[in-house]
Amino acid sequence: METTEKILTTAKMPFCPGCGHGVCVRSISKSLKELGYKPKDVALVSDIGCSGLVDPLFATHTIHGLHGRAPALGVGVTLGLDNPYKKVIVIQGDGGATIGLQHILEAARRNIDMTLVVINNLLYGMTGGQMSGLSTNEFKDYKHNDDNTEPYDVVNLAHQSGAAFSVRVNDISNFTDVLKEAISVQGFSLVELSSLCTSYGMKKVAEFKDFIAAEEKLMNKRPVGVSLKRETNSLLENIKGLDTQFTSTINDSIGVVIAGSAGGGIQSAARMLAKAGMLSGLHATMKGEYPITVGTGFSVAEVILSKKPINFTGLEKPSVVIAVTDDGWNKVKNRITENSKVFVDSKISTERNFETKEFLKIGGKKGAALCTVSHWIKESGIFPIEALLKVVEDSKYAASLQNAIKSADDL
Ligand SMILES: Cc1ncc(C[n+]2csc(CCOP(=O)(O)OP(=O)(O)O)c2C)c(N)n1
Ligand code: SF4
Ligand SMILES: [Mg+2]
Repeated sequence: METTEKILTTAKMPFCPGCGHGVCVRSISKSLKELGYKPKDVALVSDIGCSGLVDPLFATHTIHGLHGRAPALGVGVTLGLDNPYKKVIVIQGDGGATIGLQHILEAARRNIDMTLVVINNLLYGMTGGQMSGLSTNEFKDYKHNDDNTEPYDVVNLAHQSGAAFSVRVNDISNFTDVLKEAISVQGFSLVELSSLCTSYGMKKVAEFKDFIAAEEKLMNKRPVGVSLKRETNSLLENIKGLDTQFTSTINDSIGVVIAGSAGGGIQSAARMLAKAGMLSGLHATMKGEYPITVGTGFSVAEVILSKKPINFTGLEKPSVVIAVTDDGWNKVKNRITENSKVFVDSKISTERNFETKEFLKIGGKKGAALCTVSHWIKESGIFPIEALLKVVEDSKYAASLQNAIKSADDL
């Protein structure tokens, strides 16, 4: 039964005058309304492009995805919803459909119960009229004479992959009926609607219909794809909490940057510092940065220790900067402010006269960062060094970690 609730908001259509996208949006809204869907029964997932400007237009739930990836998002929403009375509609352009084609094929292959509307204006509208994988050769002639590669037939591809229903419709007066048919299908349906881009589409608007691929309608009778149900526990449940056992002198918040080289125990020294802070009643965050090639190059970690909850984990002005190798120093030296307390290994040549110590020699290649952290903890008295010793107690490397911590006494 047709709903009285409005599927569209009162937001103004953002498209250029005469753009076909507006007609497509109205047809989608009309078909949902006539099928009796209330706005909150529908989750609309949009892609990037002019065709992705639709979120504010719909009073439904809306999610905006990355270019080409909206169908994958739609699959996630559908399987997560797991409710045949709700409808997931994905909208993307021909550019998005070809940039993320694999996601369409996957949704079709699994026959996921959602409707994908491909709004095909035969080009990348938002970025200035470049050709997409759905641009037909007749249309390409209009702009590019040197490329006669056949376009994808996304309707056929979806069908071949197993979609319950896939259809191309070019005649505007049939959009709503075809959409209604597609939305009513159980399983994956794809509707390719032709849409005119009045800004980059063509000089002769009247010829548009000659450029678009022929209408087709294909069906597969298949069971609807379902989510694989697995009994799992929250990952958080398996994380043991840390009870406060020590006291800290920190009243506000301290940001520490630890820098060195791959394999130098930088990330673990930071993690241990954060945990020691938590054992001392502080809130703590830890972030790591290193090249994708994790076995070589720099390794940098940031730790924030704070009396109050940490709402922003970014560290703009570090209170403490520790560098044990040149790799690390070169990465962090520009982050030092006049208020930063700086600890650098004596082998590093710095432009300014920072206090240096033989952290590498005393702590060893793998222990230098932990040795320096321990040195700072003792010097600053932010919490007892026993908090750090407590953190390493149960480690399978306890002996060498304890040695690195204690080596700070020899500096
Ligand atoms: C992965 C990725 N590649 C490229 C872009 C740049 N980009 C933004 S919009 C657009 C074209 C959109 O064309 P289409 O999907 O057909 O939508 P239309 O604007 O035509 O409705 C491109 C290439 C992007 N945002 N993301
Ligand atoms: S650039 Fe083209 S596709 Fe984008 S809103 Fe304008 S007419 Fe429509
Ligand atoms: Mg397009």
